[in-house]
Amino acid sequence: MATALKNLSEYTSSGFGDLSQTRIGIVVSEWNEQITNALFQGTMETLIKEGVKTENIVVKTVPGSFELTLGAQKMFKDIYQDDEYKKALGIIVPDAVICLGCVIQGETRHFDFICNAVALGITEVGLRYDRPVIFGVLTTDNLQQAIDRSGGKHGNKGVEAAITALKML
Ligand code: DLZ
Repeated sequence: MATALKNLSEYTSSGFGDLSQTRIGIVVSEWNEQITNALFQGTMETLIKEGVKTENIVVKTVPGSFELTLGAQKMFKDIYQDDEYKKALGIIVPDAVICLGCVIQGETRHFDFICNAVALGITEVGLRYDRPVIFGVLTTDNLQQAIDRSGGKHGNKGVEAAITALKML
């Protein structure tokens, strides 16, 4: 369904159970920062509202959406280390990673390359580690559409991404 017909923040909160031990990674793109900051805010507020603890949320930034995939993969890099090692070094390996970005259609084909690479890369990382990696990336024709979907009249894709992660877990 086109997002113009849907508010991205509408969801039924719903007994996700005890999320106090749930670990979430968030990778945020710095490109179109005004938008990605708003997505991040929506994601954080939703996770915390649903019971995820702040200390169990790991956040990393990357320069642009193209780099989201590698950022997500890095978050899983210690997945096979033993628990003692992770505890000693304070390493948190997330149960799910949420990727937040905003790609706005320009005059070059960059848009297509970035969107395709991110969609494919996110899918691959999730399958490789068998953990949810969420596509919280706005892909819009213009800035106004991005504003409308990052806390504006169509809600906030960051909220949708948070709920999707919790549902997948
Ligand atoms: C280069 C570029 C362009 C033109 N547009 C966007 C965009 O709309 N959204 C975004 O997140 N990133 C953009 N980038 C940066 C690329 O994602 C990437 O960081 C650079 O191509 C370097 O690899």
